[in-house]
Amino acid sequence: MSYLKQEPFGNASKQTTGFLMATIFHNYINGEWVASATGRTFEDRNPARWSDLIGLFPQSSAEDVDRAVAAARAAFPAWRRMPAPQRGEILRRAGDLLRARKDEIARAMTREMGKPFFETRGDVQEAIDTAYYAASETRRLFGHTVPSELPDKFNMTIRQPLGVVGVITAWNFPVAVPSWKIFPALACGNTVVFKPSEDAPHSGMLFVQTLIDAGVPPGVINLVHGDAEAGAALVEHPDVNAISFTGSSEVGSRIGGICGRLHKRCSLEMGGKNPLIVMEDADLDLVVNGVLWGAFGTTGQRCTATSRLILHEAVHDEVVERLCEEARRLRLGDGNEEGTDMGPLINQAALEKVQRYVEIGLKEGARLVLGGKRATGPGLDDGFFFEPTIFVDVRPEMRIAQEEIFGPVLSVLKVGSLEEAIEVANNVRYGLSSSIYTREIGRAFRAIQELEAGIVYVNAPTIGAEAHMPFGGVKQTGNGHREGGWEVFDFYTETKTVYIDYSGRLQRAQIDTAQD
Ligand code: UN1
Repeated sequence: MSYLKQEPFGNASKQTTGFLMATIFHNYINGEWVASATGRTFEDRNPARWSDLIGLFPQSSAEDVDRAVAAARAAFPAWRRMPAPQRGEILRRAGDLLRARKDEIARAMTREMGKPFFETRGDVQEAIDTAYYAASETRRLFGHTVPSELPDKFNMTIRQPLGVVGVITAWNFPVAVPSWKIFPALACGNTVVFKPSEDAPHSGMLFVQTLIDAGVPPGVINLVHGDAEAGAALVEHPDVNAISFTGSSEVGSRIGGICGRLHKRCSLEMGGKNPLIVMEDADLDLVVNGVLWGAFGTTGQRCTATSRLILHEAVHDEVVERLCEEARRLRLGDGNEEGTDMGPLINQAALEKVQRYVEIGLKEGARLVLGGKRATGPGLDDGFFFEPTIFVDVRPEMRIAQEEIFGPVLSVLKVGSLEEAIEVANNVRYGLSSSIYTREIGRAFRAIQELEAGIVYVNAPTIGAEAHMPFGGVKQTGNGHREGGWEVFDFYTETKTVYIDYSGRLQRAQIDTAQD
């Protein structure tokens, strides 16, 4: 039997709302599926066919968040005392379940946020990898053992969980990004209150369902749907010890401000304006394929999207021509239909934003060589489709070279040398991902050293993070933390420093050791 057809999982019910039948979904608090305290809901719709209503989700208030945080707090002592490898076993089972449900979850994700099925499968795979990696890390979670400066004394550090962690995510990687945050948080012994994006609540719910089915105890994972109201309540809640956020720089900096005031640990993953540099010695076949995937994969709606193409003048015209030719062939459509290369933008507001940036680019004097408008036609008119769009003659100070558009819009800049390319690449407020295509090792290493970014790819586009590698950005993309890899375990634990004196006498550090 199809997993997704086992409706209503105990968390959803069919109800008549006005004139239409809609599936009503719930929050998950303390091991139970519950409606929001206010009874308010919001709609979740398919961006490729807006008439397709996926369901109604609770519009949660501070009261719902309060209940979820109380449940997470109550569950914390037992969860943190469970031996970490046992927690790891539960995470491994969650990975197994994601694997078994991969296609069904991916179908639902595509319906909800639009990217093609092959991409949502990749998204689930990223979560599977993260589950297994986090599970294996529960057998490490290393502390340090170091010599003491005094005799008969033992020094070490151990890691301890933080407590209750609030997780707030974006919709574009609706399973992978929550998994980056929630699996390591749980591995370390924290309990979680998770607020998924209001544009991808169903995917968030399906992810949480795998954790429940894997045996995560009641209260350890809580799901609260809603918008900025629920998000703010979570960030401001005095009993939440840490916040992990992925979203816009604007919201992130507000969250960072509040967390700073409340002495709350906070990890922010925000915008990008990721450059891809092409030197004159690059393999241009590789370049064209890489840019297509980097700029137009996920309809450009990735924080790691290739949004600036910095071309050496010697290859500029050829690359632009070949790119336009290939991008023109991309098939737009419902991502659940065979053969679709590029799905829609997420909603009306996103469509309007992208349209606005095209106008800005034209007004600034950039030259549009491809796309630039809403895509229409059979199968497209009920969705938020936008043509792959390429601007050339873009100057570094233009807004389309500076600001995150989050759509299928590529800004091409022409340079005359590697030095200039790096200068242009670094001339933005963001610093997430970056890339250089060259066959010369010295140029590659120069770029690795000089690019102001948390991630550098050589001969690959700006996307392609692997679960066991640190992920994050510098400048206004981040706030010094990394997700993924071994470094995320630093974020989710507090270091406790331990001294064990077995000398049987008072030993005074710095005083009894004085050599002078
Ligand atoms: C994001 O855009 O929020 O490597 C994350 C990548 C993806 C993750 C992107 N696996 O770009």
